[in-house]
Amino acid sequence: MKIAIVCYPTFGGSGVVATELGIELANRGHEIHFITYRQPVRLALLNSNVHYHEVNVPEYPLFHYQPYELALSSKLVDMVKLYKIELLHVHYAIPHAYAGYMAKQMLKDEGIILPMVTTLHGTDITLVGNHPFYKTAVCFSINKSDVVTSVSQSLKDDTHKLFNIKKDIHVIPNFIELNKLRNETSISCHRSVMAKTDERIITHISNFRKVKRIPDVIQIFNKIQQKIPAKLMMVGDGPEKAQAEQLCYDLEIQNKVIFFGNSNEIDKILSYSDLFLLPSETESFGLAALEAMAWSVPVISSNSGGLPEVNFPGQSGFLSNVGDINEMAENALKILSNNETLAAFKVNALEVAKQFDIKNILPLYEDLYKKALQNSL
Ligand code: GMT
Repeated sequence: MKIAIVCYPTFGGSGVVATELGIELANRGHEIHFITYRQPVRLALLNSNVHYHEVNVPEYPLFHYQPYELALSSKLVDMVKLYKIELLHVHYAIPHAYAGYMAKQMLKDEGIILPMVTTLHGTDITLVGNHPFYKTAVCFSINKSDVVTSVSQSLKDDTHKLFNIKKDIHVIPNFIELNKLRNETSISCHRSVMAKTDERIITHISNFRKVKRIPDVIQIFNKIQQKIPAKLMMVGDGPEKAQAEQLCYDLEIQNKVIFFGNSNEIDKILSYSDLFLLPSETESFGLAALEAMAWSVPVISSNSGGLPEVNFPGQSGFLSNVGDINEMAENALKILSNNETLAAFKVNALEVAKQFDIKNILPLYEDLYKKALQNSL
């Protein structure tokens, strides 16, 4: 199949999912065309099956806001015609489903039918898409998609609660590539640079937005390090980062917390981590938690949104109510205080992650693509 994928190219769950999906589809023989404003961060190599087409939005003094949707829909039409693309898969409804619908209509005028699959990721529904200024257009473009998927049952339920969606929403969970090379020697080498042998390594990865409850991450860590030797790895960048650094100073734990900023070395950091913290206000899925589990790292998270669909309490970690930092710290200590308990949670975290192996999930997308193509004939 020749498939166009539209996504955000930045560090963030939906872009990561879209990129990994495209790469794996290309490995299975499909021709993939990424169409976005920058080369996606996890898209390293282009080849005859993986193409990247950049959307440019020229500046013009009249424009207060640059019309990205216009440029994206034009680029889609041009690329579909040039490469004879058969199907469009847009990730994150805003504004991708809207631009995709416009492209579909323009192509239809020329007798070309382009089925569109829209994958809902989370904040496009629960935070941004739900805003009264966007809601009408978001609802319209979801309803105009040929196939709609969501990354968890919880997000599907939220979508039906918040919008008047007339389409069936297919739940396809996010996935993980489990066949990554694990080099034990390099893991212990990096670990020794980051922490002393008796220190537990605790990690948080996100885009440091309010929804991630960054102060909770630091407060939980503060409670843990009062009981056992530990270091905190804070990976990512975003609006809450400066305040988080200040909080570490205020709590006098700045020497125990390392801020990495955005990193392309997520796997390396997770490979030597003992515990992952994700106390988010809401999380449609929590891909970062799954990535941690795939590196045998147990997860302490909130129980909001789709997190209970990924983090199984007592096996891969524990769940707590949003904001219950005392319980989260206690659960973290339950896992970390004893070597045998930690070892058991590590084994179980990987076992849970295996259920989300890309090999199980990718055929679900392929089936929907086939159905979308058949229905468009
Ligand atoms: O919140 C983020 O980290 C970014 C956001 C995105 O779309 O880039 O993430 C959402 O999609 C991810 C991939 O499907 C999910 O794993 C995240 O849970 C979801 N974020 C929220 O719902 C807050």
